[in-house]
Amino acid sequence: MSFGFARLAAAPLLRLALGLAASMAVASASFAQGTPAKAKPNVVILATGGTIAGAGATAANSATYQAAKVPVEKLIAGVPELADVANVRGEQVFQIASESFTNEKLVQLGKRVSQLSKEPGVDGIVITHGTDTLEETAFFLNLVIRSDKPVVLVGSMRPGTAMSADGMLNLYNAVVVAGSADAKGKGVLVAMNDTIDSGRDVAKRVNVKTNAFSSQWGPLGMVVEGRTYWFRTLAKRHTTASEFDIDQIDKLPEVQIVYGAGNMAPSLYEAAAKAGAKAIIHAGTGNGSVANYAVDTLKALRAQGVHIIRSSRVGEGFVIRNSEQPDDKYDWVVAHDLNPQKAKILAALALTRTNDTKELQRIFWTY
Ligand code: DAS
Repeated sequence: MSFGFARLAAAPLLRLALGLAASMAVASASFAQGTPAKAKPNVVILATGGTIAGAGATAANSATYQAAKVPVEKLIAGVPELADVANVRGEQVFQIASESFTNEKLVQLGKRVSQLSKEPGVDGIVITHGTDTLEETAFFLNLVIRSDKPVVLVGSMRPGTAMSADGMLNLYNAVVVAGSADAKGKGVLVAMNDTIDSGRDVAKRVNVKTNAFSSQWGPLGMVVEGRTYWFRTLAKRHTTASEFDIDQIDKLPEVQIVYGAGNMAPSLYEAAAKAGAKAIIHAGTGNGSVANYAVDTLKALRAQGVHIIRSSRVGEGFVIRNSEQPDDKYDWVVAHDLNPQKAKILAALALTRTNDTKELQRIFWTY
């Protein structure tokens, strides 16, 4: 089975023509400028699996395939143009579909990123990742990596074996961003579909299109033909300004999510607590609303020491404190604009530092 990344190479005349044109362009440009090309940045690619490492049976299989099959060396070999923009080396950290990530894997990946970020010879880090939980990993790293070096997560919506596979260009763009000095200090980034989003704001909002990822507050920038273009910066604290540090964290407290809808079963919240949750994210309807027949259950769990954090199942907007629910009275926390899965990440980290409700709420306003 030929991997899609090599599909383009199967058109040798086309690539030869493109190669000749490119080398003539570079020669003329450097001749015209008379200055040596600047040293290429050193970028490490940490591979964890996902569709970007996926393989399907035929080129028509854009949605039916096996994730986490192609090793990092093949990913890199499938995009020879990476060598034009950076000195790249790869490490295979995991080879899994990202729905199978665990807290332990998050911590392990975070510690490796932190280690690499401290190496003087590393200018930027790319993490290839499944798209399902990519936003969770990106937010987690945005909170715990105490470095201003670019850390860029990237995935793909189609396997490399498919027609119009998006992984090659996504990977190229991610390496460009990770090697860009102007990407420093912007927090952990996600490069998908030519767009650069903040790891804090971005979410997977479509599960079958290449424009799957977006941020309700908009992207930070774009990357087009090897250049980055920036339009905003993140308003919230991150990376070097964060109070969280992966080098001080070995284990994350358990936090679980209960999804809100009509006709809820309050026993689901009790089951989450029984499973060891130290906080429960209520993915409520609307403004994080709680069914009147579930309030007593949540109050009882709070009295047992379990924190209740109101998020919303609605994709955009933010939960307002003390609106329909008396959060002060019940000693609950609101997740601000964070979706339930991101609130879960922040709650777990916050609980490594405090169990105080007011402190938890400050953390949710801050990050
Ligand atoms: N199962 C998905 C994952 O690994 C595949 C993907 O979209 O990357 O997240």
